[in-house]
Amino acid sequence: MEFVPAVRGGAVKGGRLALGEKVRVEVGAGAERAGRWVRGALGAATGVDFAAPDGVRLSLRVEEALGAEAYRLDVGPHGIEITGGDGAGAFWGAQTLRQLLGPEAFRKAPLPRGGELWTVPHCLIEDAPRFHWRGFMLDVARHFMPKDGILRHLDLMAAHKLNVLHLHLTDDQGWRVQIHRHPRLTEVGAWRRRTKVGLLESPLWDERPHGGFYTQDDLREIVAYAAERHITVVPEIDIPGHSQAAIAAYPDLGNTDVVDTAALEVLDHWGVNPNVLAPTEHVLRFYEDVLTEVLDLFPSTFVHIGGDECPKDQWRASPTAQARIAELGAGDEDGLQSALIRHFDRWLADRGRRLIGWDEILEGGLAEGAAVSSWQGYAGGIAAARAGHDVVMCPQTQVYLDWRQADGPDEPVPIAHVRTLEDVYRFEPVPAELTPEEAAHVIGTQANVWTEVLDSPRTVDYAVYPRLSALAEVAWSPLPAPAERDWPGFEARMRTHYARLDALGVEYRPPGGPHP
Ligand code: TNX
Repeated sequence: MEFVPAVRGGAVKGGRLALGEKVRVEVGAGAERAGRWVRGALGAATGVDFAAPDGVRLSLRVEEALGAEAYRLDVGPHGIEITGGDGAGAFWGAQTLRQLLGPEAFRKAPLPRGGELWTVPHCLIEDAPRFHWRGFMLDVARHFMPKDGILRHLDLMAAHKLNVLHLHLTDDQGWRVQIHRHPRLTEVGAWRRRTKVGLLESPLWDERPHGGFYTQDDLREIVAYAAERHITVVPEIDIPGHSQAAIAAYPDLGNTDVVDTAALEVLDHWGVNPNVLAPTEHVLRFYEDVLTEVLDLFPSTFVHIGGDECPKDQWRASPTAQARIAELGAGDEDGLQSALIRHFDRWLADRGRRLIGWDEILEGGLAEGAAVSSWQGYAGGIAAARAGHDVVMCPQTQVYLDWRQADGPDEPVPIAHVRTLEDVYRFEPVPAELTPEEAAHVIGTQANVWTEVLDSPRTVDYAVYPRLSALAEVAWSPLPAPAERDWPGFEARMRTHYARLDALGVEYRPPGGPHP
């Protein structure tokens, strides 16, 4: 069976079920979204009428005993039965059905078939995910991705049974979410005058302005489109570092007693930036305003507040920040950052949400209930899990998809370190040194896609695929330890999967490199 991600168990039997032109879809309570997806996407791809009153029977239902996100797919002469442990399970079962129909079922309109019917092999598949956080983080701050691009990535995620889209919405180089209370965040903060091409060593500049943002209605649409696919959108508002776009819009958010923040612009180059938020009551109130609107847009339990790469030099030099450290009894600058994170942890908890942040939020003590995205290797995640915090494992050395996939002058993505498809396939999210109890705090994994050097949808596709297909398998399938993983088997299944990606119009990196 050529599934990607691999299914947990089951067998293909002899014989095939022919769908004919009409399929009678029966949708049970809880499976409505799977039903709409079958009628819409599968209907469009195949030309089969999935809203017919007669014809082959396709049943979509929910049976809670199967468990969260699990499903059973039964195809025989009687028809097709997809039973999910919940609505999501039924939806993932429908995604597996599409893989059984063949690569052409991944198109948006049917090709001429000369009268040949769509068929599905008789089979019984029982499947369930390893993790319930199977994520993809997209940095839309460094380079803006228009709304349609996000919707397309949600379709690609659904095809891979990925269920968390983490949107990195704010950074030094751009603010991408409309906030009615503070309109300059997008009026000013969404645009930069020019852009450094490549990383530090590059002498090149793109002198064209760059920018864009999502209106609140755009974000409501994105969230609803994701929810139809059982995908949660986790918004990230990065504080207190990576905030120069906000400071350019509202200079009083910065450390005005040490820098002339009125002179700051939306940043036009990359790296860790000294211009960070001031640790004042004014800034807390401002970001509460921002988060109030963010909570209204994003129903996700988890809200990401960044917390990464915040240089403390301005706080060390700032009398205001030093007075604040004394007032709060925070001890030092790290303690001040912790106090800030704790403030938002409580603020979110009071509203029924949970805070998640990059592993630097561990510095100086982590707020209770907070979860960690472990990006600086495994150490942060291990420490967090041992302290009883939930962890999403996304170490940069393994699953940063902006890192290049091969050496060589033909590789269009100029990030230093090579991480191949096989490296991602052999990534293990649960560190061996954790006890089973600690390991239970690893709630999942995600691939992170930073876009300093990925300046177009095409370059993002090239960086993301096929490596996200491997991450999807790591997150979904019960794989053995990295050294024992069947890499040749995955490569062989990928040959079928490339045909699916072709039909989906994904501009992935071909196995041999960019040129034939
Ligand atoms: C580190 S990961 C960052 C990002 C960069 C990325 C480039 C993280 C929390 N911070 O700001 O874009 O490296 O790979």
